[in-house]
Amino acid sequence: MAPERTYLMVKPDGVQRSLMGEIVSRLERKGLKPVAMKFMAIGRDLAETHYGEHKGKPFYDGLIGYITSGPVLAMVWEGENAVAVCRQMMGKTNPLDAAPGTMRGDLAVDMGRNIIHGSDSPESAAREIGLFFSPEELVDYQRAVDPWVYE
Ligand code: D4T
Repeated sequence: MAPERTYLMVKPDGVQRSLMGEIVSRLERKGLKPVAMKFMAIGRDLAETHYGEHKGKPFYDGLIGYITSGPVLAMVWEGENAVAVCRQMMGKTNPLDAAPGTMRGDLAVDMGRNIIHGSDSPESAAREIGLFFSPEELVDYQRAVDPWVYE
């Protein structure tokens, strides 16, 4: 097992709709390992850094307003191919295109209220984990169940 880490975040709509437990539960049941979690508000500077790649796009101002509109649950999860596994579990960005069984496919209907963020590559994950967490907030530990999750 080559562990990989990804940055996931329950967005303000997910928090307001009481979906934090549902989302964490899905990730736990899948077999992924939690490494860090933080309930927090995102300030404008952090939002602009996080979504820097979208600056100038028509949806950018709405995106920044949305992500700073209420608390989020920032998380780091670990597992083999964690980035791809979580993207698959989240479903397509637009919930209309997200397959049933995915988080967005089951729990969201609007692209601008798609309940969760997940890193789209290991490189993005490293950048985003560093943006939201200090190294000492990432908890290293052995999980007794791992031999039953990975061959
Ligand atoms: P995030 O980053 O929020 O997990 O979403 P994705 O990784 O799935 O998608 P993204 O970076 O392409 O988009 C970021 C964020 O912007 C919203 N959005 C996106 C939007 O409102 N209109 C659009 O046309 C696009 C492309 C949704 C997610």
